[in-house]
This record gives sequence, structure tokens and C-alpha cells, in this order.
Amino acid sequence: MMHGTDDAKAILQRLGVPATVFASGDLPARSPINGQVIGHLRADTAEEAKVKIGRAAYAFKEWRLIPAPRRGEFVRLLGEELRAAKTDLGMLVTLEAGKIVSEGLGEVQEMIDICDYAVGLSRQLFGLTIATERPSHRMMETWHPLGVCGVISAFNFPVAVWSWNAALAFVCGDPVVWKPSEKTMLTALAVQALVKRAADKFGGVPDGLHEVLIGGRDLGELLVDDHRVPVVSATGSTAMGRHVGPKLASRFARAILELGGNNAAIVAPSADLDLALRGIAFAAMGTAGQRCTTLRRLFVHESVYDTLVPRLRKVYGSVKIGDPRENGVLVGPLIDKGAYEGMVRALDEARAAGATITGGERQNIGGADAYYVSPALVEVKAHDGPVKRETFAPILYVMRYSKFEDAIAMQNDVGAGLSSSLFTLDMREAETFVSVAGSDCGIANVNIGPSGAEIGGAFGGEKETGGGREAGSDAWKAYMRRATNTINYGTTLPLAQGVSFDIAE
Ligand code: UN1
Repeated sequence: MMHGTDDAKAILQRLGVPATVFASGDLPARSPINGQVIGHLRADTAEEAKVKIGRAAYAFKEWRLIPAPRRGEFVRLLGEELRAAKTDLGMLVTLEAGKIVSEGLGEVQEMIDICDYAVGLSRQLFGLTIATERPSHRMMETWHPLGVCGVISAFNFPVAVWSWNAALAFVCGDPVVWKPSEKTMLTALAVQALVKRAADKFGGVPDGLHEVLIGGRDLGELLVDDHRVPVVSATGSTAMGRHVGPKLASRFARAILELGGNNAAIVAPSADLDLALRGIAFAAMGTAGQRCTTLRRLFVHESVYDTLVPRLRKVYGSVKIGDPRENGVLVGPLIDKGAYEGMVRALDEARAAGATITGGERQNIGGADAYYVSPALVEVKAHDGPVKRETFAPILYVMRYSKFEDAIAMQNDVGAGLSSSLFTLDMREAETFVSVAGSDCGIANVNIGPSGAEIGGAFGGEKETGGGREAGSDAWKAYMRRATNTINYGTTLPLAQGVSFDIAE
């Protein structure tokens, strides 16, 4: 068995982070695998953070003038660095966030994918040419770089969510100032070193194109409040979003919010139950229930409940929990004690309301400072109480339904609106689910679970999830500003709407 501490240090050094950076300071970086401290970092002071934002604002003046396809070349080089570093960076994600190896690698793959996407996008940042009502006029849209993009990211996808924002921001002409989670600062430093490698290869990247703020919530606030940052993409809880959203609105900055989810799956009578079982297991237990897209609520039709749920109970009882580096382990640790306590609270509440719980116990793995739990399958009587809020832990609440419309209504009857799914072979149900009368979420899937989206689609959700969209489709538009241009190449000045305004001379 590898030793977490030494491993992380060796990886960081290979990725180009000098040992001095994580050798001393007030901020301990811990591994949830065993609770051990794997480094110490020094927090940026408010003054230092402001200087970094200033450097990024200065870099904008230069970066915005570099043609977008050239900016794309920088992102292509970054993608190459990520390919070369995939094993190391993936393992660092495993060490710092506790993901199983395959998911750690998957997260880095997601970064590579968005880089590839952004390279192509760098030649497609186009606007429309629009018919004008005036003769000898042309009307068009131009998309311009917006300015410094602030990125606030969470521990659970410590690097992929950064890359969705950064790869797009870079090709769109925006520098990035990144405030990573205090729980995953080492992966952020590793990424910063890889960005630097790509920048050195590119040559001529302005100083300050990418800055990392190391520290606590105060630095996130500072970023949110700084008028030199016109767009902030923030990933985290709905509570965080309620705080950040109004602050950004008060200075008319753009907010890309990716907040809580309380994602559901509906299993209909016609569902392929083998497929549903696999889909549910990955979505509910994967990443130890710590994805914003994790499956948290399951509505099973009464005609298949007694076939599916016992099978699910069996899977819950047999899934391997343990050190995420070990072969065969599917469920690693919770991030910390707070996460464990949140899980206990939710389960206590459900139990008090009469739920039947399979699993949910703390496991004796990794020592006193590590928090491993068996995933909990919680059969509830009513769609109420803890079922209706997000607990960032592997808890799956299961309920019966009899009418499809009721299942859709329950699935929509929560604050969050991130992701949703339906298992069915009935095309009427499938089409209804993805129609306006179906799921109210930003992501609605059929015959796959709610998690594990690929980068080509826009990622994000409605209602208390915050409304932001990141990654694919036209999410890039949030990182640019649109100018509508009307050009008169004639010799007269016809006014729109037939207005006349004849001056005497
Ligand atoms: C998150 O949990 O913040 O769709 C992001 C998914 C991943 C991203 C999750 N591609 O589950």
C-alpha cells in the first residue's frame, strides 16, 4: 500500500510544484483517505489576492488582442500537458478528494475533453448577420472577450469544473482567477503548474493570465466583490449561491451559478431493470454520493418495486467500501467529519419519520480521522423532510409511485433543479419526461442515471441550482460580451421605425 503523504509530495514535484510551496503555512491540506496532513500551505493575504486580481486585469488588455485561434493553441498545449500528467493528476485527485482511481482519472479526462472542445470552439466564436430594415445598412453581432473570469470551485470536482470554465475563458479571451476549495488546494497548485508549462511552451502568455487564490472564504468574497472581475462562475451549495448571487447582482457582474442538486430517477413499469440497477448504483453510490449530480431520490413504480428494490438492497450490501486506491473498491471516504455528521443527521431524521434503512453505518477504515460509510438505501413513506433537501453523502431515498404524472410532480417538487432521469421503454413516457410537461431540470435523461454528463452539452440547472450553464453547447457566450453593430454604407441616414428628424442647416 502506498503512503499517502509521500505519494502526494512526489506527484506534486513531478508536476512542477516546488516542495517549498506546500512545506509550511497555516493551512493544512488533508487526505480524506486517512485524515493525514499531506502538506501545509500559506494563505494569500487580502493584499496579495488583490495584486493577483490586478495582474489578471492587466493580462486581459493583452490577451484579448491575441486572435482566438491562437488562444486556442494555448489551450491545445494545456490539453497536451493534461494528457501527459493524467496518471499523476488523477492520483492527486484520489489522494485529496478521495475518489476511486477510475473516477480520479475520469475527472482528468473531462479536463482533456473540454480542452479539445475549446480548441475547436476558438474558431467558432461567431455572431449573426441580421437583416436590417434600412437600405445600405448591415447589422451584425460581434462577440468580444469580457474580462477577468473568477472561478470558485468545490472539493468534489476539484479540477474538472475549473477546466470547464478556464478552457472556455481562455479561448474567449478572458484571464482566470481561481479560488479553489480549501479542501483541495494541492490539486489546484498542480493545475497551476501545468498551466505554466503550457504557457512556457506557447511563449508570450501575459503574466497574470491564470492566478490561484489560496485561502478561505474571505478570498472568495474578495473575488466576488472586486469590480475588476465582470464574471464569476461559482460552484457549491445553494446557501453559498444565495450569498454570492446578490453580491454579484449588486455590482451588475455576471454570475454563472452551479449550486445544489436533489436529483431523481423514476423507474417505470416497462424499465429494463438490469440497466436501471446499474444506472442507479453508479449514480447513487459513485463518488461516495458527493457529486452535485448524484442520484438522491428514486421513484419506483409499484408494479416493479418488489422486484427492483430487493436487488438494489443486495447491491448496497455487497459494494466494496475502502481505500479508493484499492482494486475493486467502489465507495471511498467522505470528504471530512462535517460530511459524515450531515449524513448522520439526515438518516436520524428519516428514521424518526419511519424509514427503513439499509447501510449508512460508519466503517472502521482509515483511522479515527477518516470517514468511511456504507451507502444508505432509505425506503421512505413520504416525499418529505430530509428527502427534499440535498445531503452531500451517499443516501438514496426510495419511494413507490402509481401514476406517472405523480412521479413527475414529486420529482419536480424540490428546490433544486439540476439533473433527473427516467428508466422506461415506453416512448410516450420518455418523450413526456423530456417535454415541457416533464422534468423541470437542466439535465433530463432517459435510460441513464442523472450523473456522469459529458462535456459537449451545457451543464447546469434551474431553480435553486442557480441557472448557470458551463461546458459545451453555447455556454461560451457567458464568458464574452455581445456587441450589436449597425453599419451604414449608404449616403443617406434613414432612421429606424420610420422616424423623421429633419434638421435645418
Ligand atoms: C459536480 O458534481 O459538480 O455530470 C460536477 C457529472 C460530472 C460533473 C459533476 N461530469 O456527474
